[in-house]
Amino acid sequence: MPVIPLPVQLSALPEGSYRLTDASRVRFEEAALEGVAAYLGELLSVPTSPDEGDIVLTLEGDEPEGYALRASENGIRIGGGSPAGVFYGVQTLRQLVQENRTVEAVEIADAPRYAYRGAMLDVARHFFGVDDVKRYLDDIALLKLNHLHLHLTDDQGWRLQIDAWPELTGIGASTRVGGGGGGFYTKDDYREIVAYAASSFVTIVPEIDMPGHTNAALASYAELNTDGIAPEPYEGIEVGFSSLDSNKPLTYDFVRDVLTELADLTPGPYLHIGGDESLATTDADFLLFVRRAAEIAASLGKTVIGWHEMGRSRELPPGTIGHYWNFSDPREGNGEHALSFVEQGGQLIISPGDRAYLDMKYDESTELGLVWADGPTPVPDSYEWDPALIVPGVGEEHILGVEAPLWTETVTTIDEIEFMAFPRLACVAELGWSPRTDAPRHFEEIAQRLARLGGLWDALGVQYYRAPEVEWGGT
Ligand code: NGO
Repeated sequence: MPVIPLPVQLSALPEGSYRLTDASRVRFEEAALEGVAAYLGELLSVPTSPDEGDIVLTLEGDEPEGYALRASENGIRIGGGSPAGVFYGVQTLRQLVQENRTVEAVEIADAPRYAYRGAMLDVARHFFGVDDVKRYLDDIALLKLNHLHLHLTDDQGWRLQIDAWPELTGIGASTRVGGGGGGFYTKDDYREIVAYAASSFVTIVPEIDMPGHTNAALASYAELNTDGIAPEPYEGIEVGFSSLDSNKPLTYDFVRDVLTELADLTPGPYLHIGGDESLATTDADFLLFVRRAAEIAASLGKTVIGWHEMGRSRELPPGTIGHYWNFSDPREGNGEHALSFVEQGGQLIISPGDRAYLDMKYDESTELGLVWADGPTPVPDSYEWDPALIVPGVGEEHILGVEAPLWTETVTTIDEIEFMAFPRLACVAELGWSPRTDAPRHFEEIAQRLARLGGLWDALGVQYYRAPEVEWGGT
């Protein structure tokens, strides 16, 4: 039975299929499940009730994100360790409902491999409004992802209202790659995104990328610049030319103000403070900046996340999470930088550029996308790897999870987001959720299930790429 991510245990039962009819009802046994029940009821066009119904949602078991699902002609029962677990059971059920509104008899027991299963959207290179982000949240919920990392700032745009520094959006939000105007989230917009994400058990992980990738901030405030002169806004796609000034006291007022307002908007545990490609920052300045900025973020009660270059610092706050983004065979010291987080007591999020980056072209003919990570990334490459075998010295227990970033230098619409993300994001989601396999994974293990998921994507209007390695059904 085709489900992505593949459940831990799935057995077909000898009983008859369940049939959705006008008499079907979703019953929730605990008040805490009313929201999930309403969500399922709407998906299936079935009423919900706390008292009666043959599709039963309940709390049971002690794996918070785990669930058990049983379907037969007599009904469906989903028991989860928490409302999130029930929600994941519901995602599985969505994939089991066939076109004729039946569900084959089955028994499933399931729980995730990693606590952190993420997608990232770069809203800085091109801005995407609240509705686009909600749409992407809907898309990733189907795959049981539980974190959406928003890359909120970069050279080409600052995308979040900060009251203490209004020109960040007054000036810094006005641009995007290629020109044509920018955009930003007001605090209310941002709260709306956070709340919508929470309704599908997704935590928003906000990133303010520093000390490099800061031209939009530097263009907004001359006084943040070493020479006191604001650079021109930037709409190209080069990286590594901008830097905050580590030696200016004002820099840390800025960092504190921004992170304090961001932490106030952030119920989740993480603040991502970037740290990648600070090529215009000297080593000494980088280390000074990272120590102080990470200290500020930690003082706000948050767990700090930084791209793996931040591991150059040996003075990270306890528990700082490293975010590895180099190749799946680490080059140029990147593996050591990632390992440094583990040596300092932290864990890693794994996003190898040549496996998990959704902005790589599928093949040479893909119009959108980049190729810096060893050329294009065909769909099988996004599946045939193991997060626990990427960084030498970093084993399963040191990995918080996996994430698939979508950088948007070339991506401008939600349809293009979906085209670059799917089906590759489904492959990465399976690596994040399904149990580790002893033998290396082969694309054939997921190809047919992707074809089946394509049917659901068609029904949902998701604009996925019809990869030639999959025998898609339909037209
Ligand atoms: C790199 C770079 C980003 C680019 C991206 C494009 C990281 C962490 N920094 O990834 O600025 O947008 O590649 O693939």
